[in-house]
Amino acid sequence: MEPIDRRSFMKSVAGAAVLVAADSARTKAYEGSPVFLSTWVHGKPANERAAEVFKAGGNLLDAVEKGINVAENDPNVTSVGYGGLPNAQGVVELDAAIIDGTRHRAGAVCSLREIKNPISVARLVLEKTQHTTLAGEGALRFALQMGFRPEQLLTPESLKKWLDWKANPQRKTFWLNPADNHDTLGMVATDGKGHVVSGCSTSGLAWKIPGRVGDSPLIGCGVYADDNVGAASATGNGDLMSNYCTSISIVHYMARGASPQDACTELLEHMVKTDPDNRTGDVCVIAINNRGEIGAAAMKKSYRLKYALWRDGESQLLESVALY
Ligand code: SD4
Repeated sequence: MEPIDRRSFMKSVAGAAVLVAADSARTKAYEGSPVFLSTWVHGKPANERAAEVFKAGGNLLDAVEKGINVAENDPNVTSVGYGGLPNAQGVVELDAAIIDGTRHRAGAVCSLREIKNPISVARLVLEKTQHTTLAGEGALRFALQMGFRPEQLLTPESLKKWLDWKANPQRKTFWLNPADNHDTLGMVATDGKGHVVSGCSTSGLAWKIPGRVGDSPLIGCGVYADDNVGAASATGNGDLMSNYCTSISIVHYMARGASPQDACTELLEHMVKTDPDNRTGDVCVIAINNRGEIGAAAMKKSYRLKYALWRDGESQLLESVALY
């Protein structure tokens, strides 16, 4: 056997101790309180509803789904569900996804028309099918089969906004001249026992080219959850963020030991390292680990993320850090 000097011995002992500690942290059941963390101002009532559902005996998926329904049903939230701003043809097309960190299974719908609650349709894709994602016409047919009612999703206000946009000869379009309307609802949550879920629902970018799918319903982009580590979600320019698989990247940074906050900023820094122009991107992310610690970050001060946190019965609205 090779003789081992004192320093190497100490290093290997310390290394082994770290591994044992990390391993027991991973395997030890964490007993804390449930936490709900959501993007934007409308995340607050969504968290409150989620906490209510959870306290009443719902599981974490029920809680996240029902919480997100609150924003989907609210005609004043113009970026999610009913009242969401339409595509360039004046048609509302919704995207949503939900992922269960225990089963490592997700359900998602893209470009879903006429159905107010895409997150609930996504949940049924997860629970009732062997598929993960349904899009367009097929997603609508599935929703109808599941008993959802088709509805006009334009409100008088969103119709007026679309007509104004259409009538404006200077209007912004997505033919390489992006418009700037956002506010998707992303929610990550833990039950306080190490289980995590991530859900996201959006009408996407206003005036998008029909058929455009953003990051929100893409597993690994708009949502990701793994009970071994934590969960993440994103809001902002999904055309940009899809290229970085934001949510799974953040969860992987956490798996390597980063706190949720450091994982969020690491992702943003990585985006800027690969392309300095990304400093001006509309990019906001949230994350939670399986111990209930949270993180939130925005790329730039001019598009700072307001996020909602529910913990220990307290419901707060906070502002994230912004890198540039
Ligand atoms: C999308 N990421 O469709 C969504 C929009 C959004 O804040 O999050 N807006 O690109």
